[in-house]
Amino acid sequence: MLDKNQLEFREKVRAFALEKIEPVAAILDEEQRFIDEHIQPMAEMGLLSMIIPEEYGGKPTDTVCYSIAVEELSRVCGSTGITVAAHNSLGAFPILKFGTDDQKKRFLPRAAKGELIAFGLSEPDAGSDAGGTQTKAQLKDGNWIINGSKSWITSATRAFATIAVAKTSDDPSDKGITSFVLEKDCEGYSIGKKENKLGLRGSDTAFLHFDDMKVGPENLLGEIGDGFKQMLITLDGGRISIAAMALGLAQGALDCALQYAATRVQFGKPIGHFQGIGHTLADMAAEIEATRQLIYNTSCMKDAKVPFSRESAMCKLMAADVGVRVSSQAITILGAVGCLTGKYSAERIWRDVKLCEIGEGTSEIQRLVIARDLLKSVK
Ligand code: COS
Repeated sequence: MLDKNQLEFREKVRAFALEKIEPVAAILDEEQRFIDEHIQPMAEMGLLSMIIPEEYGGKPTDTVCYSIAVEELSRVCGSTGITVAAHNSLGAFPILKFGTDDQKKRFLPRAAKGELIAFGLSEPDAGSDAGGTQTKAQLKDGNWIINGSKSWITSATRAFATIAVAKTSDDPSDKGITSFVLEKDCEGYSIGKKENKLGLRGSDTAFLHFDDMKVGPENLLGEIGDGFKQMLITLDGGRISIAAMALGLAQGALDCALQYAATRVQFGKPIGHFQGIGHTLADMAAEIEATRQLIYNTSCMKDAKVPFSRESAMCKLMAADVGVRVSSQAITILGAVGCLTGKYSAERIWRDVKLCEIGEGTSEIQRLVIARDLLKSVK
């Protein structure tokens, strides 16, 4: 059950999402337009610094509130939800967790003010096998020379810096991987073509290329060789936020289907009062609520600093699965009008939520993480 602060926080984010984001959500999708105009207001509300301590200009919240924020934003606009989730969980978090004091002072206040940070793990040939990174960083005269490309980068063209991993040795194991904070204004850093996507079309996704990019030791994040584990630790938290995003999208699909089922009259009564539709709505609501409880509980586990890798993988697996199923059911309830682009949100949500089965680890990878952890516990 949510406490008073969490309930108030939810009201605040919900009101903002309904007033500012919902009216433009369909336009962002149709025009593939990024929500530039709402970045500053979200930064002022603290939505871009939910994991950043006050000393660096942040407005930290507990992880339940963070999940609520991503859920409420995604309920009206998945593109906004993923932008906020990636910035907090994947951009700011690794600096806070693994960075030096100097790096925290350099980067976190900017992130809190609304300058976005991206995360570069995936490459064309290193997707699920994240340890297969081919980007290289070579030490030369005290500086690192970085060469390689990163794919599917959220907020790629907007971010002022990217947390990226590169191979720093010929060690074929993941021990040869190291993390860096790479800044956009550094020579050799370039942004590829913006992707034209099925869903989340308002989010800013592109390749990044590093071509003989020279960075000093002050841009190395943590210890040499720790990069892969740092990324897996980062993804543990990130997966809760992608689950929260899928949850919000699923709730948005239910909102849409419920409103329609309560008002669309056929055979003399609203279609929601026919048992076939009513039972579907009930299943949708029950699955959403079960997912919400799993996500909030895992958020509490993270704050309690107990291991939560298995549970965060479960959150993401469940939420993506529920999101895809529920959004499809919503379109079925709407019938032909549900298939029109831009008329009802269920269609956009159905396209947006598909990514939740893929990004930050596919559903198959979540099952692998869960299964390995289950088997580890057998004596
Ligand atoms: N936290 C901390 N350490 C972890 C960890 C976690 N959650 N999971 C694994 N590790 C450690 C392991 O203990 C192991 O350490 P040792 O070498 O010291 O024993 C090391 O990290 C390597 O782990 P593992 O052997 O499990 O690595 P694998 O290459 O077999 O697979 C998976 C790891 C598949 C789980 C990982 O590559 C993964 O999550 N892939 C998906 C990547 C992804 O989500 N990409 C999308 C990015 S878009 S933002």
